[in-house]
Amino acid sequence: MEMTLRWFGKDFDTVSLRQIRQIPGVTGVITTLYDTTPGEVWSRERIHALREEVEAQGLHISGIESVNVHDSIKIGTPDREQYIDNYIETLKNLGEEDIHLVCYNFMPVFDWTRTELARVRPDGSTVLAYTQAAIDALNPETMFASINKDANGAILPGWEPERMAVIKELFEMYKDVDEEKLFENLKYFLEGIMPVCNRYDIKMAIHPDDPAWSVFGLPRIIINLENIKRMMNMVDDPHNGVTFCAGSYGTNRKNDLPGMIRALKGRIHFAHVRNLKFNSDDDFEEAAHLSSDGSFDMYEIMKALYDIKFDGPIRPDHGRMIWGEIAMPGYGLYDRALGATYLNGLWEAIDKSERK
Ligand SMILES: [Mn+2]
Repeated sequence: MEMTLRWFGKDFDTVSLRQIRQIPGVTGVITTLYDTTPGEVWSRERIHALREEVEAQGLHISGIESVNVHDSIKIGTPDREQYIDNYIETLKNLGEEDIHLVCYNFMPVFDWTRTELARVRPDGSTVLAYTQAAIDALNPETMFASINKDANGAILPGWEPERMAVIKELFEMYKDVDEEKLFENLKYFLEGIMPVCNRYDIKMAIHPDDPAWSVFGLPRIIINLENIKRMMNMVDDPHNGVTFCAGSYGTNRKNDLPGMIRALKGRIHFAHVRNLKFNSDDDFEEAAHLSSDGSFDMYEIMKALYDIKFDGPIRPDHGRMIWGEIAMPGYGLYDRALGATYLNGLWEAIDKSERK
């Protein structure tokens, strides 16, 4: 595996490439062109400039998170053809710049959903949290306002103000899209892009829905092993794989995380590793990466990745806000650096004990 950190670009991230370069063992970044809108072609020039910027700091681009999929593709409207063509063009430009991993998601309307961005934990750190009771009491429009006020001025990935301004229309567009339709539209999209993925060896890594169940009545499909297998079988190509996000699959406590990793051997192209602390089945908060601070056994998760010989990028995920840092919730420097170091430590220990 390669240890990486997500980086949103110099105009959007409070963390610099220089700082990332100084986290022991981090050699790459997972980045994006954060100011592009879904459906837009990423030009080769801009990708090249981003690559040069990253490489000038002694790092490299390990993958893209995300190239977002336009709503027309998820809904299956006739204009999806143009947006699939644009996506193919973007993949081609990425491939020509020697980038071979793309994370994306297929969640309708909302990307990840949390009900609090700054829940205070016993140690005084603040974290993202979710409680179903809060979702049930909200409507989708007030959801955005409540999320946005705690964002420390950052634009949150998947919660772009221009999309949220048309949220009623978005819900209306998705009204006939159920799980079956969403699977069908995902299949159509994947079939469209697989030839370019094969030509440039680009691994597509779908990110799970977060939380791993329906929110506000919208269908969500990338939530458990059964559905991932269905997705992989319907377009059976090694380039059609997954991002194994422990914190997202782990929202559903029925998901056996190490077991899922073992079952997905060969098709996990990217891993997000983080910990959650459950207060009940539908109230959880994001903990430190350390096993004992949350509800997951991080050793078992890393051991499963080791056992399947996972060789893709891994990144610590949402960190706590600590030591007075002000940053995009979940994406400060300090706690993610601690997370990367801890995960590297687990990996080294597993590796050395296996080699004995
Ligand atoms: Mn994730």
